[in-house]
Amino acid sequence: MAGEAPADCLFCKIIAGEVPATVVRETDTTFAFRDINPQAPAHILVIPKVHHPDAASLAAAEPQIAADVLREAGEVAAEEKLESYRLVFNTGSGAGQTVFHAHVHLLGGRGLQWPPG
Ligand code: IU
Repeated sequence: MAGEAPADCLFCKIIAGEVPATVVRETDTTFAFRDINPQAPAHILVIPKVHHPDAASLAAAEPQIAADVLREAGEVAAEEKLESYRLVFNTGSGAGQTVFHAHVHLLGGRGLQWPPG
């Protein structure tokens, strides 16, 4: 079951078309768009259309939609012709999460260091 979305959720507004975004792909359950502040040549956010505050909450409540998000990330990577890429779920402000609507960052198109900062 979807969590209750705060009225000011930025990503809910992007899905609704109330905040502009460069859309990459859309399905019944997911939405993918280019990050406004890209950290790599390819930096795309894949989000569920239902509101949950983070990826683990999404997976616990609606595992099929969490799987849809991951599958879509793979589809986007293929469309972007990325042989190597990184998927990142920042969870909690201490890890850099700034938007509390579940999302995965797809980063690619350059060499990526490990471990991340
Ligand atoms: P984070 O993991 O919560 O920090 O990711 C949120 C991302 O949302 C961050 O990379 C922002 O650049 C991005 N973003 C966006 O793509 N469009 C916007 O209008 C805003 C933030 I505000």
